[in-house]
Amino acid sequence: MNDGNSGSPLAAEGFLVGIIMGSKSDLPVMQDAADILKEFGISYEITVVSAHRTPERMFNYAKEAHGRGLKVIIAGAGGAAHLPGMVASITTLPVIGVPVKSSNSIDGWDSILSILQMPNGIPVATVALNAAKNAGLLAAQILATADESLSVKMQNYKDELRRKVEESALEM
Ligand code: RP5
Repeated sequence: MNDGNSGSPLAAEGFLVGIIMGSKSDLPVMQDAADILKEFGISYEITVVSAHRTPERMFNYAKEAHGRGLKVIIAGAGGAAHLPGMVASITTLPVIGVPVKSSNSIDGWDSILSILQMPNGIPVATVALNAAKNAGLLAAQILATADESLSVKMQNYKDELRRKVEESALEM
């Protein structure tokens, strides 16, 4: 799994966002992050990195991410969801965690608490259960702080959200 596109001045050196997930079974959820990044013209890579099943791959991914030019990592996992926190412990890049509701989960609370309850010093920006779209948007907002054209796109996106709500209110 690997994708990307340009459209941002920051994209010159390669992918800006790394989307990783504990298992390919997380892809139906995590695809939402990729889709929204694509909508904003932000380059991304997407792959499976498991904290438990491929610990060395996880370590190397996190260790090399900054040097490869990534600016933000979105990490999704379910159950004993240690991937976002472990990656955050290794890299200085901002890590956005997506708790994925896996099939054998306790209503997703296992995933949420595993990602949310990080110790002081190692933050993970945790979004809602299965909220990979918001993770993508948050990554875009982080990148927009250093990219004016992206900032304008983000403002337009929010204006459109507001317009749709106001329009629907009129239809009542
Ligand atoms: C986690 O276990 C993955 O992130 C996934 O959400 C869950 C189930 O994985 P599979 O057994 O489907 O590979 O590590």
